[in-house]
Amino acid sequence: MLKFNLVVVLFIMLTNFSKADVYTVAASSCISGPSFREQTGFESVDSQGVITALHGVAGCEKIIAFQGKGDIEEVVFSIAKIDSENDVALLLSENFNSKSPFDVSKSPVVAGQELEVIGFPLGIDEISSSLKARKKPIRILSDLLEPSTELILDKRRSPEPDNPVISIEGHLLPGHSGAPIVNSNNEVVAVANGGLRGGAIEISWAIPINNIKWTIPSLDDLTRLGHEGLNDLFSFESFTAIERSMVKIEGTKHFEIGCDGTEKGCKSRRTPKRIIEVKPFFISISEVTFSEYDYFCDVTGREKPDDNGWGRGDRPVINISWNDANDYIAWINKNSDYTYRLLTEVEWEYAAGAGADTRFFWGDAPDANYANGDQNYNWPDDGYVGTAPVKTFKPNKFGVYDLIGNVAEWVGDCWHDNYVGAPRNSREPWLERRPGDCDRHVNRGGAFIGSVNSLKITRRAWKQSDFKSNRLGFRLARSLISSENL
Ligand SMILES: [Ca+2]
Ligand SMILES: [Ca+2]
Repeated sequence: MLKFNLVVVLFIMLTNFSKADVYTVAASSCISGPSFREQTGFESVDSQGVITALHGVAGCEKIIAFQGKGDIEEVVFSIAKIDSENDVALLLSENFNSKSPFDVSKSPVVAGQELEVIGFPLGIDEISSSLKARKKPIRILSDLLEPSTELILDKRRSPEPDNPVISIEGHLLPGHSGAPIVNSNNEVVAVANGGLRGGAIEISWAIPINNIKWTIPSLDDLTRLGHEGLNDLFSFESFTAIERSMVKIEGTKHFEIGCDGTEKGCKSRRTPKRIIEVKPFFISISEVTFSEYDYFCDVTGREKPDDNGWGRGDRPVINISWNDANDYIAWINKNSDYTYRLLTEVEWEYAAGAGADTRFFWGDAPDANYANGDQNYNWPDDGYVGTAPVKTFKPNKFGVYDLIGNVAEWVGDCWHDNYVGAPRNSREPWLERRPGDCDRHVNRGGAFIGSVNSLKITRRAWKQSDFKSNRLGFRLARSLISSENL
């Protein structure tokens, strides 16, 4: 058992900050979640110390806070007060010299009010971004959320579900936890607390500063809160949203892939035919969206891919290479309890057919209800010249959308000219072995610009691993973990 230490250390880097003072709060040796986390803190006129989000600091042995770049002044702090219902903490020290605290607003937040969050999104120096109060600015937290997301709140420290919060339009990012949310007079109205992003869900909330009621915690309180806290700040919810969009594919003992040269229409790149066992796996029901990928870019400071003028949000991300797709997956895996990957070629083809042995999962004839293809290549007019928002078209029997068309999808396998020597394990992407070419990778399913032929379940295609185009995206897979009957 890790020895819990109430005394935390706060280093302050002194700078000339133009507004009131905000601090990056970096907590280490935490009992639960990552051993190191970063968030934001600030001082208000009457706080005499640094206010921050409790969920990031309870259960951590040491807290370092700093301000911009400059000389470090070390101050020893302790978590002096908490409001566990509102998920906030106050760090105090007799050696802390108040410099430039924020004024606290006396007026309630109103609908549509322009707000600003001043804080440190994880790994990014930029500290200020614009927000707006939603139409109903004060909401009970659980009213903001879908029933399924309430489960998430049970697993982490957040305000109590029936606590009032300020409902915000705009993104609170990892690292914004504990940041001041200010009005146009630069007065604090709230403390940034949480957000849910991923798929269609995008909600941010903050604690009204005038609602906070401080109490002095016992050591037991802090230890308990430390154990209940989970993962890093509120990036956690995004990764949970990803997991909620996965569906289990049961697999089969007998999956026929490829063809014999004597069969009509059999291309050499699909030979020879083989029978393979497809082991169970999880697949994301939709292509990875701009909303999901942009979040990765926001947090990591990566340049966002172009959307071709078609729009972002729930459209599939495009203009990303096979290498980019794998960077995205590596980042998720660093932050999630699960391990995601690209599908293998076998898994992709099995999922795309969903048991059908026809050209498409619904039959042999092109059908605009099921896929976004190209009307200039004898695909019926489906209403979309470019990409369509994911899940616009009907899913297959496995409940998976857009495997055929919309964007073609990178899979994990290197390119091989045919199936000679392909692995027997459906979960194993086919890499260098046999005359394979890992400068090129397989993509499947065809795109909005696809001919009828390129949209077939069995069609194999390749591109260079660093190739980017407006017709190529990806989706996620993950293998089962032991509790899921591996
Ligand atoms: Ca189309
Ligand atoms: Ca697709």
